[in-house]
Amino acid sequence: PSLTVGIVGATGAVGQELVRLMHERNFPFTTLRLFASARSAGRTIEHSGKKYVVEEAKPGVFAGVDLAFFAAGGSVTRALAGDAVKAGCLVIDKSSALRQEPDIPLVIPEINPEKLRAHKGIIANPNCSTAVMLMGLWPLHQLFGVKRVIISTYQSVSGTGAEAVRELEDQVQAHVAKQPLVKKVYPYQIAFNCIPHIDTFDDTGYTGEETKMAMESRKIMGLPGLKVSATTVRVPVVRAHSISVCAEFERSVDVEKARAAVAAFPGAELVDDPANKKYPTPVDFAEKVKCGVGRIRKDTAFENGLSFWVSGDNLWKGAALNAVQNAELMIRENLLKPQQG
Ligand code: 2RA
Repeated sequence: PSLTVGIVGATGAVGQELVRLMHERNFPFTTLRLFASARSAGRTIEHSGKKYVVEEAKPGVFAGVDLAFFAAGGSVTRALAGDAVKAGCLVIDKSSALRQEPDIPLVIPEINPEKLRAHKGIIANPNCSTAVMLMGLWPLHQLFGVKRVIISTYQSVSGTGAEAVRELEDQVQAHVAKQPLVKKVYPYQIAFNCIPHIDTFDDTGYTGEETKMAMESRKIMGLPGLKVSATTVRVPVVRAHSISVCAEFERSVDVEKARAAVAAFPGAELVDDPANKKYPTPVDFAEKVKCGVGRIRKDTAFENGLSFWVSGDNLWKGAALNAVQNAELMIRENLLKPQQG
């Protein structure tokens, strides 16, 4: 059967990874249409010997599109997703605009794939730091029952976008050349520094990124009472986010069972042999399908606690790959159209 797929935001960091993953994973599309802002319309994008001319994303373009990945930010989703759904197109959205809507499934296919069955034309995908963290936390929750987590993130600059990657590289070069550093994207120097500020602060003192990690973990894991406290930090890493997690569980924990559960979980690769300097790092887990989990140990501050470390590609499992995996599953299970009744 023929399948016309659209990518909205095709020229951005996540959009480019979507184009790449669809070709590399042999995604079963017959036609691929790339959409972006009027500014990028007319540009040509080449992949696997094929050329695509970027079209302007605007109302009316979704006629005949079966499935569209939205990777252009919340305002574009709010402006165009409804139009796409009316045209009979399934929207797989990467923005944060609709994640907390009660009737919109927020799905990581290794965790809550059953939610893909009851959709009304839109599937939301989680924030990058949430998705990467849950590749370690979910298998441990299944064994021991999580009730409280304290998180610190180490987030790469590609999570901000291509202009932030350039800012880091330019600042590194300027620092080495003893030239003044130019700051445009971040409020502080990011080269050789850490910035404990991702998204905007609210009056609780937490940032939007920190609140997203709490709310999205609760929704995806189906644990509305889960207690979460996150501190999200931008670090001078180009690609792949890392997260330090201290988690408290209902039942007594066992490190060897925890390692075995992580090793058996499809979204994770266990890298946990500290005596031989084996643990995941973001450089090793950039452009990897699985997220690396290691440093699993009994937590000394909680009664039934485990501490661990996860590194995973924010542009892949944290964004484009999770969206593509959701779409692949929906195609296999014939779920593209909303189910009746
Ligand atoms: C970040 N969470 O890394 C964002 C990307 N969506 O800033």
